[in-house]
Amino acid sequence: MSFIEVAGAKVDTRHFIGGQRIASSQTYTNTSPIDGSFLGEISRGSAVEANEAVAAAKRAFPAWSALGPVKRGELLLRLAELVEENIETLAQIETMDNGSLLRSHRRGVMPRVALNIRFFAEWAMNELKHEAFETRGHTNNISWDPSGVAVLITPWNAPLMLATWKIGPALAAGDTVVLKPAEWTPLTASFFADLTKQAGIPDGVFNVVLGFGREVGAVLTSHPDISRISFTGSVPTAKVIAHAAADNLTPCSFELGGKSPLLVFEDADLELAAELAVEQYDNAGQVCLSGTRILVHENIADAFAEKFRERASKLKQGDPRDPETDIGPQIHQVHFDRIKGFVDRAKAEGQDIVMGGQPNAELGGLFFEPTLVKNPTPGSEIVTAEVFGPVLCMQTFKTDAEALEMANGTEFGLAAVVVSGNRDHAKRITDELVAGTIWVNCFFVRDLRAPFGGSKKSGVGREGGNWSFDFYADVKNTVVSPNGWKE
Ligand code: TXE
Repeated sequence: MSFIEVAGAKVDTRHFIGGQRIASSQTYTNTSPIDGSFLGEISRGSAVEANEAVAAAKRAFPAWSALGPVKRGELLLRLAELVEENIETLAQIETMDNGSLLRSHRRGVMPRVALNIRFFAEWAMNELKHEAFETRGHTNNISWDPSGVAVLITPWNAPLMLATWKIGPALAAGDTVVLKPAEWTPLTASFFADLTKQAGIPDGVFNVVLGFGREVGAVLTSHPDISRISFTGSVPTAKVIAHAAADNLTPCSFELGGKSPLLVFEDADLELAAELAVEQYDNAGQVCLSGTRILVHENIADAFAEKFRERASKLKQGDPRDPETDIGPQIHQVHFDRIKGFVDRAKAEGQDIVMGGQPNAELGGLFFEPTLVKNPTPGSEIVTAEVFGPVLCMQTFKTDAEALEMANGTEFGLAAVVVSGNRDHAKRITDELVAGTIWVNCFFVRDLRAPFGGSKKSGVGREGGNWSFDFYADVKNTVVSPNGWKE
């Protein structure tokens, strides 16, 4: 069968290449993390489809790039409207496929998907001006030219949101796209492909190849005919992709993992601090930006812990389609076992697990209890490795210097959350933190104009606003002399 019905919608299970649906001879099984139910057999791409998709994108590039930002923008704005018209359907499909909360998809995530397309289309039309400035009478003309075929490789934790955060600027910049969504969550990308067709985006401009990283992703990222690779995922995969890209010197943008600190200072509003700390369990802890290391000043540690416990005890775990649910299942059995492995090893080491620490026995399946590890041994695995599940650590500090040393003391630098009641104090701390994004007395406020990415092992480069175009486009400076003109 070439499509499956999810939440009343038809989702094609084949690749989308050159505007056509193409099946593979091999398939793999996709199940829902909510209850393990069978969703469908998905085309399992190989080098054949990966190469076809790059060829289709390459063929489509000259006409798409020549359209210019305004004509491209009109088509992309129509695409954004179609996403808006399909928010309920996309929300339902995503929840079935990756198990995250339906209410979040309806209210926040899918509207954001539409905004990802609209924002970058409008930016290309209105903000990305061809700048010019003088050097001793010579004019420097700066332009952002389309670069070619962009390969986008995306993860499973926020499938369509993270894909469109790349698709929007790549298409607006005039590149054509080959998307490889994560194998565990292929469905919204496939449905989205139909919307691009409905929007009138020409065949070959947007392509989706389904399948596994090692089979499809590896061929795409080492392909000589591509111009850009944008990847969100794990550090080990980023290293493999960097090697694959090296032969062709293909520019890469990497958004990787984190083990971000959430710092609670003595002058903090403890209610706010507890609220922000509990938010770190969002999406069942499968958020790269999560502040999974709570660092609290020792003088307020007990009072904070009490408030945290009080709030965390109210979290409701269950079916992500239920509007009352706060924490759904983990994405997949493999990932569930990985999280459990981290926690079991922490237990074996004698770490103090003061909350959760095990699968939810009542719900069964892929539900893991929200977990808190108190005062883990410095340098131990649970406080240095990215668990990517509902597992937080809490440690105390005495001085700002100690807090900063702990906060900056990992190989990651994706994000940080600072909770303080004093602006000068907060400023002194944020000046010293190494992170791509820092939130002060808030969490997850993300403006598409802002740069986004990670320091240290959390990433390479920044996307967002102009940074996205600096990456996806070929930035060119044409210097024109005042001399030599015959007219
Ligand atoms: O990620 P992978 P996984 C972290 C998190 C998580 C861990 C493992 O710690 O527990 O990564 O997740 C594709 N060439 N994050 O294994 O493997 C793959 O098909 C090209 C953080 O699922 O990095 C998928 O589409 N592509 C992260 C994508 O890479 C390849 C979100 C991500 O998969 C490939 C997800 C290859 N050789 C996981 N191998 C975040 N920053 O939000 C795999 N892929």
